[in-house]
Amino acid sequence: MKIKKLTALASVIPMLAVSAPVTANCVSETSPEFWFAAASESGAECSNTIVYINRKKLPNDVYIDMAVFYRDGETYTAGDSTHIAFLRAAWDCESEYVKLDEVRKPDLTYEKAPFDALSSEMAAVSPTAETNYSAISYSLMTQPSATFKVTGTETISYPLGYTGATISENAPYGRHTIFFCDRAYSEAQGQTGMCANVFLRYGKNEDDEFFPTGSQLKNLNILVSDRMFGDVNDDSSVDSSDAAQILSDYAQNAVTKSSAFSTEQLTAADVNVDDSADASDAAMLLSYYAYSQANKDGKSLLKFVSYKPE
Ligand SMILES: [Ca+2]
Ligand SMILES: [Ca+2]
Repeated sequence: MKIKKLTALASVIPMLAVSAPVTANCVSETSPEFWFAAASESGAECSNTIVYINRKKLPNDVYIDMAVFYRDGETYTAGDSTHIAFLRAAWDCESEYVKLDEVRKPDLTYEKAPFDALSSEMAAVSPTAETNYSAISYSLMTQPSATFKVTGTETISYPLGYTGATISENAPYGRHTIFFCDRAYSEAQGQTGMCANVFLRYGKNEDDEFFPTGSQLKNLNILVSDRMFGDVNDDSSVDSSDAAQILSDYAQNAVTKSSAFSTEQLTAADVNVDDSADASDAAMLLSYYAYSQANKDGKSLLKFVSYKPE
C-alpha cells in the first residue's frame, strides 16, 4: 500500500499554502498525468481528488458522476505532426462498498474536443462485479496515418471518458479509494501489466513510452464520516480549535503510540489523506482558516486542499 499512500499524499501537496516537501516520485516535464473530476447531485462534496460524504446529511446510497482527464506533458502547436498511438486510463476500487459504472465515451463531435480521428478506434471496457475494474483505451495502431492530436491545455478541460460510482449506505467510516492502475505498483505485487496505463507517443520524440506512476496518477479518495471535513470536534465549524485538537491528539499519540480519534474523527482530521492525523494536517487546517478569514469567498476546506489542474 505504500505507493498508494504516497500518491494520496502527493496529490494534495501542490495546493498547499504551507511549504511541504514535494513528492518522492520523480516527475519529468513530459510525463502525462491522469485524474478524475467528480460531481454529485445528492450533495456529497466533490473535487478532483476527494469525495466527502457526511452521513449526518447523506444517510443513503450516494451516486457520483466521474469524468477521466489527462494532461499531456508535451506542448503541442497547430500543425504539429505528433500523434499518440495508444493511450489507456485504467482504474479500480477494492472497496466492496463502491460499485463502478460502465465507461461512457465522450462526444468526439464536440467542436472543441482536443482529440481527432478517434471515433471508430476507441474501445471501452466495462467493469465486472468481480473486479470493479474499468478502463478506456484509445488506439490508432491499425491506422498509423491518423492522428490522435492533442492541442495544448484543452485536454485538461475535456474528458477521455465518463463513468460513475455508487457508494453504499453501508460503507463504513473511513477511506474508499478509486485507484488509477499503476504498472509499477502492480508489477511490485507480482501482477502483469494488465491494469497498467500505457501511453505511447510518436512524433517529437520517436517511440516515447510512458507508464504514469505515483503522483502522475491522482486517485479519487472517497471519504465517509459523520461530520464535516476538517471539523474534528464536530461543532459545525472548521477553525483553529480543530487544528488544536489534532495537535493535542498527535502529541498524546507520540507518547502512547495510539490515537484517541475514532475513525470518523480521523477521516475529518486527515486533510491530506495520508491515513494519519498529524502536524501537517493541523498546518493545512490553519492555512485554510487563515485563507477563509482573509477571503470570505466561501471556498471549502476540501476545495482548498484538492488537486486542481492549472
Ligand atoms: Ca470544529
Ligand atoms: Ca494526514
